[in-house]
Amino acid sequence: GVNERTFIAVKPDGVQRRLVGEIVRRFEKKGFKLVALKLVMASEELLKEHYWHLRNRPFYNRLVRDMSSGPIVAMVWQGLDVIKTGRKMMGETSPSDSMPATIRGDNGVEVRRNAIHGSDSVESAHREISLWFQETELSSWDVCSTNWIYS
Ligand code: YYY
Ligand code: MG
Repeated sequence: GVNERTFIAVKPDGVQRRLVGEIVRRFEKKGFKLVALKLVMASEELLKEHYWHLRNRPFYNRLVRDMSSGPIVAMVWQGLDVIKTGRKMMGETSPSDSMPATIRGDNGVEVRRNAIHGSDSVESAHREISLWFQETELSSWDVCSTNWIYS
């Protein structure tokens, strides 16, 4: 529904490559509502939990290291089908498999440097939002253009 929320993060490589504005712009332009945003150096503990479901993959330790190599911009976005649409906007896991006009398709070539994270299901969105944010960090506010985005 319209109240669906997803966790989106600009990864350290995306922050270093100055893609924060570009990524925020795409979600804003699409009509989604920004509910939370912060720049954070994530702890290894948090990152291990964030990617816990990948703990048996050969790239798990490297992934946690990549994610702790610099600040991350953590965000929550809200709107109709924002989880699925956010994933579409991102592209495939590997930038080289991603279509042009997607965030990953337009901004890189390597899987280790794919700029953005986005929740992949309602369950992971709930889990990730509560892992990265306190309830008090999430803002409820009325967007004045709502009636021009939703009928
Ligand atoms: O959800 P998504 O980010 O598209 O991919 P996942 O399969 O969940 O993997 C998480 C993360 O791991 C991916 O964004 C990059 C990294 N990764 C990697 O460093 N090397 C791989 N061979 C595969 C994934
Ligand atoms: Mg994933």
